[in-house]
Amino acid sequence: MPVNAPIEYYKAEEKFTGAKTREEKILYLEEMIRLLPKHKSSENVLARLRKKLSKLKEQKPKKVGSKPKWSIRKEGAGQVCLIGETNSGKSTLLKELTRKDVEIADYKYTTTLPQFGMMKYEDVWIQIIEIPSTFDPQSISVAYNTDLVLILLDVNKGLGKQKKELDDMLDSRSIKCKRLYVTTKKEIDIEKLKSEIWRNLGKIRVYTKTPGKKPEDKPIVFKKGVTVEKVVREVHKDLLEHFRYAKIWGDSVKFGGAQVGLDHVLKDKDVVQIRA
Ligand SMILES: Nc1nc2c(ncn2[C@@H]2O[C@H](COP(=O)(O)OP(=O)(O)O)[C@@H](O)[C@H]2O)c(=O)[nH]1
Ligand SMILES: [Mg+2]
Repeated sequence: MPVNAPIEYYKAEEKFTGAKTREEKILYLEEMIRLLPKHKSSENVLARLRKKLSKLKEQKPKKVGSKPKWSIRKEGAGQVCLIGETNSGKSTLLKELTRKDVEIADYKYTTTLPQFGMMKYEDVWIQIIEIPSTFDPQSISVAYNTDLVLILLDVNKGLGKQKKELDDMLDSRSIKCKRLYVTTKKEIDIEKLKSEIWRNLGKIRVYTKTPGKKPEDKPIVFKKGVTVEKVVREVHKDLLEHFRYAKIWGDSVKFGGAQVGLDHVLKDKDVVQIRA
């Protein structure tokens, strides 16, 4: 250790030891070099510090995209992330939507890890995830690959400012998925919110039907814009060779039982009968 180094030197050294990023390390190392008394007895230390510094500077800065990422395995028909300031009512909403036991508290940052549960909407289940308001890179990374971000805005605080701050935060983390906004701390029509979530999720339900039988109870869920071809492939890929036409009942056709080809685009709740 160098003799006669000022207390600031040791403080910088402590910060350097605790530094997590390359940038921080460089910063405190440079400070240490600056604060180190330059005389004969500190020459060796100085040389060591300079070597460390040049090594650090040679390292390539880590790409933003190479940060550790989390994802929560998608379950059900789609995935929604709840994002909002602390105490904006995320845990409360998660509980209302999923009837899951979650920690709700009147103090800040109760939720430190993403919490999730399943929400039932008509005949599908949708996964709801609460992202902690710390917005640390790992937690927020859950939202990269999600289907919908539901942004909670506390009605008692400036709505415009909250919206801008949250939008900016998501933009700066390159989270580009669809966003839906909900104002909390006032009466929320949960059923209406559920159907809005479904409509914004970018998914549709299709029910297959064998001739002479009732449509299947359980839907197959597809991305919006799906064509008959994709459905045929999903049902049985060998069916495609022998495909003749499909009969459709639902919103994508003018009348029930209309005949369509492979490139017909389906709508939510369509019933599809494949004729081969
Ligand atoms: N009056 C009212 N209070 C709420 C509402 N939502 C949340 N709160 C209260 O606000 C506090 C924080 O809620 P919480 O759901 O834990 O917020 P989070 O930090 O965003 O998860 C708790 O005391 C809740 O009881 C709401 O819709 N109305
Ligand atoms: Mg919470």
